[in-house]
Amino acid sequence: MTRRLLKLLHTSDLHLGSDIYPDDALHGFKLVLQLARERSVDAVIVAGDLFDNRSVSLQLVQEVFQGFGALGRPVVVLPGNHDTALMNGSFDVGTLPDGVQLILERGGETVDLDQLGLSVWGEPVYDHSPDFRPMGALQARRSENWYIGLAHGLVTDNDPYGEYSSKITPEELSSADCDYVALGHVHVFRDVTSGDGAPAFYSGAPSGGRSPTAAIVSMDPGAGVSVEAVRLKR
Ligand SMILES: [Mn+2]
Repeated sequence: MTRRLLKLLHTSDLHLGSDIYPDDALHGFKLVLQLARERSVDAVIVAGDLFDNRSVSLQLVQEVFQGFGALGRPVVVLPGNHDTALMNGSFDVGTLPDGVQLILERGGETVDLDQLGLSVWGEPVYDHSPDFRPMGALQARRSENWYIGLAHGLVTDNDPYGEYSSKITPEELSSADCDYVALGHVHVFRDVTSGDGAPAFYSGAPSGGRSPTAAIVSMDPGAGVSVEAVRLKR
């Protein structure tokens, strides 16, 4: 199919259910929903740590997914190291609203949104350790769709003792065969594009810090991919 112009909202690290800033986290979530509507995005991509800890209430989890479902457009959620409530087997994916997709496959999986001409690959953080490489199992591009790599981890080129958990190297980013890499884990908006690789960005968190942000990603068949940092109001 011919690629079409897409506008996406990329967010991460909402930490809903946080003990430290529960109200701010909820406020950040509402701002994300508002931004998705205001900018008429085609889809929302969540790059991990949607929830804060394993003891978040099922009620909060359901409310958040209902909030995403009410957007009426595709939402793809990758679990990060904090999303244990989604990964410990207690969450029933059958309760997800239409349009909301949760990546849960060990080893990673690709979600195809063929109505948008978009495919998204990600691997959940089941094992937040130096052994886990969030971009290590990126699947080869398998269609003409726009292709996004979704990952939750730390981009670093300096780890002499192999001590960093969920590490992503600049080499992995520069060689990633995708059109955009949507990252989470670092709570600050940051361009970590490596060499002539695909644009790779941290969206920053929408709450919990001094400058809450989200990213609006424009995927244009002519002009290419561009990323805008949107500063959210506290
Ligand atoms: Mn994290």
